[in-house]
Amino acid sequence: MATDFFDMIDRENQAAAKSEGRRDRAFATEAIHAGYDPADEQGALSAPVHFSSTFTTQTAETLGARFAGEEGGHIYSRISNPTVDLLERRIAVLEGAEAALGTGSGMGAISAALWTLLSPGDELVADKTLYGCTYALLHEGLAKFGIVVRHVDLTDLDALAAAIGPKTRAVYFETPANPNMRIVDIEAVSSLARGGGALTIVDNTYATPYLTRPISFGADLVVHSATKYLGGHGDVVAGIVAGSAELIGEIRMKGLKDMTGAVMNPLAAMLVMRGLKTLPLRMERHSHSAGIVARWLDAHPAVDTVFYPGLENDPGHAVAKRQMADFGGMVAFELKGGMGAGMDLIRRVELIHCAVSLGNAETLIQHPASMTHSTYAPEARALHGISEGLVRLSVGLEAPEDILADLDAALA
Ligand code: 3LM
Repeated sequence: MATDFFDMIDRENQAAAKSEGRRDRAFATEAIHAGYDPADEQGALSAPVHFSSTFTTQTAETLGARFAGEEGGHIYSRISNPTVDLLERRIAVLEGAEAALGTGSGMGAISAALWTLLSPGDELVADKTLYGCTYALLHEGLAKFGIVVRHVDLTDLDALAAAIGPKTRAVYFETPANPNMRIVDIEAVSSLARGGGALTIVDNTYATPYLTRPISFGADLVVHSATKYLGGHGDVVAGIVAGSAELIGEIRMKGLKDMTGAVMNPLAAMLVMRGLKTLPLRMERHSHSAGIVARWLDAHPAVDTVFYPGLENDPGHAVAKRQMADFGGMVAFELKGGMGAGMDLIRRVELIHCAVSLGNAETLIQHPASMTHSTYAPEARALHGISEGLVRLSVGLEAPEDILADLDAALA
């Protein structure tokens, strides 16, 4: 089946968005409307969900032409689906990308992208701190097949310049990073990567395109766990890759269709689109409340260190101010009593729930070393800047005074 065909669909989407002048509309408007005209679906205000695994044509010639890449149209939902396609076009507009691809999870997005782009002997330069399962994919997945993974502190641009060599195919990072909120300068890193002939891939899960648009700073690909803020309600597992039509076409036809099969379900696409409609409102509220919580924790006598880029003394503050519209809803901290005190806090909170995942209406608390980052060996966690006592808060949409009251009682 020709990759060209899907490049063509993605280019058509891009051309349509441009000709409609939609890139000029505000983000909040695009998050609700981009890519959809109710007139195309019998006036249905809410886009219908196309539950169909396969798509029929009048003649064998037509379907054959779709396989040959000579004609547009859906074939089979592991390749494309009208509901997922609408979400993909909407996200592409929000990320300022030519095209996007929906996947069954964030790990599906990262896997599909990396398995497509990397071959044995290639090198991947990754930041020091990564989400636990991404770290495991690199070390237990890619490395097993002869891809060399080098971790570099990407806040140290000299170290990055030294690490990029002729075999470096891509530079990969999260900003803010999960779980310790490290901020990486997207523009500086992308520019060094491009100079060395490498692609830049940014996991934008924590920031979302409402706060940061990595492509506008020179990144080539953006990946997301749409399970988090994009979905926003803790009811769906989904992922996204966004980038050039060429790269997305390749990832669709290799990484998604043949290598992982990590396809997005149309119902998941619908739930993510419902979440996107309120993304700007939610991110403003998450950021506002997280700022209040971070400052309160910073002043609390039981707290040793707070990691939040909105704090003026945070090492990532200046870069975050430049590349983020606000500082987001995630806060990490260490208590003076170390890991024991952190575990006590998690046991004592009542309004706040102990759970992994993030970006929901409910405030969540968890312990990275034993949960989201338990895929690292303890020595590796220390090397990668993830302390055993670190506690992570996903600040929700409740009234901030109730979140503070719960933390206050639990820390007392
Ligand atoms: C978590 N994170 O609690 P899914 N990239 C980032 C992420 O934070 C995540 C993914 C990718 C968490 C999930 S831990 C068992 C629960 C920055 C997920 C992967 O495949 O949609 O879960 O995304 O930190």
